[in-house]
Amino acid sequence: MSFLPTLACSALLIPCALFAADAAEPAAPAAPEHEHHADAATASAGRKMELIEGLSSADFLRLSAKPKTVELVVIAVYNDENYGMNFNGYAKGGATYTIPLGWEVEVSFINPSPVPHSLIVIEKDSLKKLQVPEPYFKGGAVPEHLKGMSYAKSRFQFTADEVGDYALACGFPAHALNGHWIALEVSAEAKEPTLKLGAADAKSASPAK
Ligand SMILES: [Cu+2]
Repeated sequence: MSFLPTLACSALLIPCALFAADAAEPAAPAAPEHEHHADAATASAGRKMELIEGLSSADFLRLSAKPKTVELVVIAVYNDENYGMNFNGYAKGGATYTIPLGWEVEVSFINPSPVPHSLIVIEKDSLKKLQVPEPYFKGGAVPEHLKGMSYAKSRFQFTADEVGDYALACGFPAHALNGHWIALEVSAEAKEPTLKLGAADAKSASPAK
């Protein structure tokens, strides 16, 4: 039981000092929110791992054999981060893809989880909306992104033909609002596509297979 206060306060982003008194008390029956957060810590449970078998971070961004074309692999519920509402392990814009202006972007979306998620390219400014009906770039979404899909793979392709700050967001209602998105920047200055994961330096794309 002793892990529960720490788990709860980190999940709630409340300073743990607030719970220090509680932690010293004899264990009380678990409150409903404790159970909720214990579940959230294992959000990745129940995934069909065969859907993402053999994939590594080297596959997140890879050059295509075609010129000025890049391949992205974007995996929902990659781990427990943000209650599973992450892509490739990052949420709330914690990872950033940078694409040179005019490049083709081929996206493979995978959701190994039973919880429905989806993927749509939207303007960063649209993240506060409860749902976004259309992708910003033509073709830039999985089918039926509002409905989401579970235990599924889907592919889509778009041309990054306008400079700006965008998001690869989950289209399932309210998920993007709750942090289920990573950043996508289309840049006129960028010479090559890069991916920045968390605090690490931005990395170049892996070579074409
Ligand atoms: Cu989602």
